[in-house]
Amino acid sequence: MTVRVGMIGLGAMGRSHLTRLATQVPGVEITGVSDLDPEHAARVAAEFGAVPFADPRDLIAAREVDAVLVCSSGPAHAPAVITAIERGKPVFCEKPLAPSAGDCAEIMRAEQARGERLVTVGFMRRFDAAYRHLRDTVASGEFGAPLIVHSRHHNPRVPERYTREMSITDTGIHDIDIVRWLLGEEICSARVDRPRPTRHRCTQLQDPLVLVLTSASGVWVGVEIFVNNRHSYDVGCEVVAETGTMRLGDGPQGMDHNARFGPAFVAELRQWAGSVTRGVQDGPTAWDGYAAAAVCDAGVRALADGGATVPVELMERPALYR
Ligand code: ISE
Repeated sequence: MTVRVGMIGLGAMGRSHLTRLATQVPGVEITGVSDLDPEHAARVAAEFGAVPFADPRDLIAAREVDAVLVCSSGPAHAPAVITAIERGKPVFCEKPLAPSAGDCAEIMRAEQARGERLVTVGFMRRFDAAYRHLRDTVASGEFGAPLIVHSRHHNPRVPERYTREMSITDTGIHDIDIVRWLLGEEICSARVDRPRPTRHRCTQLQDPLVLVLTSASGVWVGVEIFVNNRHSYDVGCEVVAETGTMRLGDGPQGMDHNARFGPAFVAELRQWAGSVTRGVQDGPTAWDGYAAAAVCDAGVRALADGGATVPVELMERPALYR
């Protein structure tokens, strides 16, 4: 079976995913595209042999679209994802699932009303070979219980539109998700420490910052977020356990996520296409998107409130996601 995919949002991420789908994901055909800029949508549609849609709701409803990929800006995610759920169409949504936990909860409510899991969230690190190896080693228990996690997330630079909060909601959200996944438990509180700022920061940012998290079992997690390091896209992770320290192995290096996580992006899209064919959602869920957003909400409050430790407000996990 060929999965006929409609893509909403044709910015850098949407374009990269389209190219991956067209060249590296078997069993997929791109049949519809939509963007805020209709001329851009028309050009991309011609390039991929797809139909351009001015309104994303029409793309979602289209007969020639079996499944939807959402790569628009964060605030536009929830309406598109909820419309796809209401139509019963599987939907892959780039991170963040939505800008706040409240919006993510709306998405979960729509899925629960429908009675099935249709949403997959683009937390691509879970598909990276080095992270998978690290998780297997932690889970094996060879070095005892994890006690401390150090996570490093650097970007060489960020665009002008990047805001202070985005260090957490756009960048740190990857570390938040991967730590939940590595430890297999939720995060309970967040604090923000503020090291000496780089001279090269954009003035509106706190750069670098350290997001200090505590997990349900008491693991201390320090996430170093530095988005103007001027030299490389640099991701690292170290898990200190009772009798040994486990380090993330090197992946491909480069200046952005496409270089470092290129193979992981392909793997997540392949898994998604396969899950649509099988009719079983088996990637990161709307609950994962919600739980990460709840930690971001606490982190953003901690960023505004110098030094405070802010509890993460998490609802009980609905049965659909257990
Ligand atoms: C970007 O949106 C990503 O997802 C990258 O992985 C991250 O490193 C970057 O900071 C974000 O802006």
